[in-house]
Amino acid sequence: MNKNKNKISPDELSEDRAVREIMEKMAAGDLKEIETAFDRAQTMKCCPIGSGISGICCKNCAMGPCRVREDRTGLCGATMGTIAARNLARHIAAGASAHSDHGRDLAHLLGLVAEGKAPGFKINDELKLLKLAKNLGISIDDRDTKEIAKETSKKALSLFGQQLGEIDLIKLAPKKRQEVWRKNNVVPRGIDREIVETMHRTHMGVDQDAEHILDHTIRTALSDGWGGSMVATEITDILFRTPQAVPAKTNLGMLDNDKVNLVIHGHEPTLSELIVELSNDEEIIEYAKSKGAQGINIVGICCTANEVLMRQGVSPIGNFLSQEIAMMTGAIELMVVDIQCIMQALGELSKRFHTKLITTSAKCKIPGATHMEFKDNNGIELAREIITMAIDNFKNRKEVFIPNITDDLVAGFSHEYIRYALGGKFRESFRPLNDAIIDGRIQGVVAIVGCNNARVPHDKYHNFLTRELIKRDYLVVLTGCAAISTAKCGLMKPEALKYAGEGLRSICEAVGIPPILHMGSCVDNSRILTVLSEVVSEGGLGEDISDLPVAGIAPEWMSEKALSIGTYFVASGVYTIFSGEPIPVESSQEVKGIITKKWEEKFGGKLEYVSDINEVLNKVIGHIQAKRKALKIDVKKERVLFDMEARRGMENV
Ligand code: SF4
Ligand code: MSK
Repeated sequence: MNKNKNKISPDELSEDRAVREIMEKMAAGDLKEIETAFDRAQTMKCCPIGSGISGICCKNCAMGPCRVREDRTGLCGATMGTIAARNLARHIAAGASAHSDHGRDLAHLLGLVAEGKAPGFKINDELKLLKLAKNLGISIDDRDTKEIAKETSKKALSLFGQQLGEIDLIKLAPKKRQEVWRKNNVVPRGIDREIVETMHRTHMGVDQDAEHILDHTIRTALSDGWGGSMVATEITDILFRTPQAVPAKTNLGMLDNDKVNLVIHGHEPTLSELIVELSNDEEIIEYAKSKGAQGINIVGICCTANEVLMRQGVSPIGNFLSQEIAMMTGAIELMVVDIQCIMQALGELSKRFHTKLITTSAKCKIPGATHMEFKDNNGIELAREIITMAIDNFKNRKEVFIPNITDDLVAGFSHEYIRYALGGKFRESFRPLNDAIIDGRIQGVVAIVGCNNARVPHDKYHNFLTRELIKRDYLVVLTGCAAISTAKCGLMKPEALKYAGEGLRSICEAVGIPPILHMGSCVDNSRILTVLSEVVSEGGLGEDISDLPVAGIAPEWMSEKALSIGTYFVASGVYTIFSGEPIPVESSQEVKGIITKKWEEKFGGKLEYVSDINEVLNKVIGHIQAKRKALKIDVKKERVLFDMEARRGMENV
């Protein structure tokens, strides 16, 4: 039994009322001895060396591990700066590889769909396919859609193995940004190539110049943001449709007492889309009824949830730190997981309940889970098998406790939808956003992204920053677990406009959007890059992303993917702050200097860790105001309302 359990009260551990209710219920009942990440964070101290707070550790060869400080090198003479840079580079390579491998699988699936070898999947957004094909330099004139899809898949896959030159999608960045990358020799040549080269450079005895290592890290992260992640987002839209505003509900209260609850968790949209689709099948619903349930309820956790939320309005019942808690409701018949951010603890935990845990990716097995592999061509049968298994498990339900807590939200803000919402069907454009930023009704745009971290009060930083920023007229865009966090606390619905400043509120009311925009899953941070590029090309806010009054924050980050995202934001010219837990280079002044000052000189963005959340807010606001000043838009302009005659006059100029 965990003697330290509940040393910290649920109120301090999580901002999510539903999560707190489960914690309280479990602490008082028979399941007291069950441990979650919240408990383990209290009993296991964070290693000060691994986190970079008190020295740095290198274990890149068998003469180590070497624990170094500023005054002591590793056995081979490696300095703290070199080791910190190498470690950070490897983290970022791992993050980039996760996103990119996800993108690779989608590119592969697109090819199979084009060849008719992936039953259940189809091309859903032809226009987006044509756009991607063009961006990849593929001729689309007078060609059959399937042929274009086949070639697009082939070309997208070739970006991974490309050895020389530049990956095509970087051309979507503003011209000036591309020049910055070329000047600094960081344009990715190929996605896999940059990741492999990071591993080589950081092997014992290769690249030992911290700045040189970190420049390559920039190139690796760019191969994620403008490469692997972008491929993943684009092809997901092509196969499952580009998101549009969609209302939904969130939190654990969306588990259903009377229906079979099936949770999809992880990051891949593929099998999950089929599961959602099949759950509406009359025959399946009848089968569920024959087993005593009123129907089937599909809900999600983490970014698989975000994927199916964005396109189908499926309820996200929680984010990263909710996964164990959700299982503890006793209401989940089956949890199907694919890749990334799935806690191993679920395997053991599932044995305490009737929940069946199913792994489906060829890349991921978890002790305690049943493995049922998804193979592109078995999707429909597998989805049916999994749903049937969930239905058959309904009879095994025991005690159930579902917190009666839900909230409304609106998601689905792809960059295409934002452009449409701003300009209307016939005049789709980012112009109204640029104008609102220029006249000061919107002060700037802040991306709040990333995970939960059990060492940080659950959801608290995401929600605090979002509230404070919209209050001051900053538009907030969110992805990943940050987005689910703010949805759960009621900030992602039109009613939340009452918390927004007057300027932001006036724009959101006119356009009909909430004050914070859910832009999707982790890989969909690439959508934010596209928005930034389009805002630059719309004009009036400088010539490069680094001129824009924007910033990025990962307030509760935990995964290596977050480090890759943060780095490609910086490489794209965006000031990015990590909070909660430090970036694991804290004790190396040299590396801290490189990722802040040096990167700012070279790329116009910097990566900084700031522990105090109020300071994060102040720094982001200070940065955005400095950008406004540089653009000479820091003085509030009066809005000029044109009548029809004045408009006609303008059109004739
Ligand atoms: Fe130690 Fe150098 Fe080996 Fe790292 S590479 S473990 S610093 S000897
Ligand atoms: S799921 S990477 S915990 S955002 Fe994308 Fe959430 Fe972070 Fe995973």
